[in-house]
Amino acid sequence: MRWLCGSKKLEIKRPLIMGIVNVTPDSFSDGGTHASVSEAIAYGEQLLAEGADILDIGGESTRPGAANVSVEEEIARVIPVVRELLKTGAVISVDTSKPEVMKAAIDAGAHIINDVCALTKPGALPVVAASGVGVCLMHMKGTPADMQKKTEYADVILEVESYLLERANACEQAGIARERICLDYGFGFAKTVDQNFELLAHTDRFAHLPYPILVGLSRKSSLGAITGREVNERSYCSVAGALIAAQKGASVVRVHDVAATVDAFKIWLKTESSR
Ligand code: 8Y7
Repeated sequence: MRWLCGSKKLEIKRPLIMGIVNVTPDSFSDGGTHASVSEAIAYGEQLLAEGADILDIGGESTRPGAANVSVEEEIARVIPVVRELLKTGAVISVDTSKPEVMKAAIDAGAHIINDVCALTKPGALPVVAASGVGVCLMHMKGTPADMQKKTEYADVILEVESYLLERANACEQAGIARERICLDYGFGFAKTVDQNFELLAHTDRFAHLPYPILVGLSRKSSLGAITGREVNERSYCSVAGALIAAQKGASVVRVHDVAATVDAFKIWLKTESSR
């Protein structure tokens, strides 16, 4: 499996670890600890030292009910962090749904656009098509504000799969090469706890599609629903979830706890190579 991301051609010989760098004062997972640009840069450097393969930089919280961030504010948060972390040589992803922010990120040299709206905002598709960057298309229904009311599916696996294939098709029609596209079933986005676990359980089915699959479940509330853990206590269950996704064929896992996930993957891969 290959994922072409601008100047970075990712050969996916083992699952890649994407570390989350929030540049948001209202992020639900880190309480705004890494809110400032300089803190986010230092934090990104730390995640690289811990073994992250990709950094995903985001300036707008997708937490349900989070305040909207203006284009100007999002660019002011994200772009300085992108510019600085690019100097390390790392693969840089930007988590945004806004075409203006995508354009600014691509112009700054970002390699990947990670869009929870799967390039559905007007103008997003042409901006990405005009570049050579990689794109992650995620499934969601509604918006982060109302998505938890949109959890009705006749068959969640089928519906999510057909949505993702439709979006991939639209991208390919617009000129985005198939090898630039990665798909994500959107754990935690417009799904119940049971639906999230049904998707995780069927990660192998998505992994058989002709695209790399990204899974993001780190510290999400469905993990809290099973373990009874608060968000700041969800590292162990997040590592377990990332390992399950990887074992079922995910090509990329999006995580907060990079060091712990790196260790878990090392043990798994050593075991696999010892058969
Ligand atoms: C995901 C994501 C978030 C995910 C992809 C959180 C930006 C919420 N979750 N992107 N973003 N997949 N591709 O809890 O699951 O991290 S934000």
